[in-house]
Amino acid sequence: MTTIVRAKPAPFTFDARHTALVIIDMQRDFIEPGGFGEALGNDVSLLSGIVPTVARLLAHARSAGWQVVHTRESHAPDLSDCPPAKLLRGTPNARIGDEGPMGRILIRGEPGNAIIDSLRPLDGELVIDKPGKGAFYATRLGEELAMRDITHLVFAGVTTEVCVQTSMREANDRGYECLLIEDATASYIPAFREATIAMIHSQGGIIGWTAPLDALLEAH
Ligand code: C5J
Repeated sequence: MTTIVRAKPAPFTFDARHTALVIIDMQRDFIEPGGFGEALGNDVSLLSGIVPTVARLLAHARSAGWQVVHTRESHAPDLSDCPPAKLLRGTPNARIGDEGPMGRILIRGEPGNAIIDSLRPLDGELVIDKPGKGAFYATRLGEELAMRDITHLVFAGVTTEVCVQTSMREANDRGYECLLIEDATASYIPAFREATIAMIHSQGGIIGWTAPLDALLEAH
């Protein structure tokens, strides 16, 4: 069945059978005090504010029967999947692999690397560990979506201008029709969130569509 959402720059049309919700990096390391995000000097409350909205979106996707995908930005404990250029970024007190209050920063299996409790994945949902900012780079996401005949992706998560935008651009280049839920994404730098939303739907939807969650929930 086709659903039409009031979106920018034009209505977004999708079929639930070919649609996946992609929730980017709603991990303790970014959202909770004591993680990577806070160690970089950010105010994590700017991100935690969207959790109830992402939870409503996730509940909707589950009840509508969409495929659900969760991503985690994460690296192997020996950092073999972390290029030197990425390792050297950050601040001296917060580098990938350093010990922090929630375990080693951005390392797979550490407490801080987990998805926050209120958005915990269920059986049957895909969890994609990604060493890059984009969800397709060096992951099996493309193959998993192709196996399920997914053509449309609805995006949420953090941070808007980094991992969400990179993943959405990768998806757009691969031919997916992409919708970003505006109030289910956040940045430590609010102006960057606004700019990213504007960029995505500019020039006739050069990267895709954007809409608030209510527009999706009211769609039929
Ligand atoms: C960042 C992300 N901001 N998930 N990661 O480093 O956006």
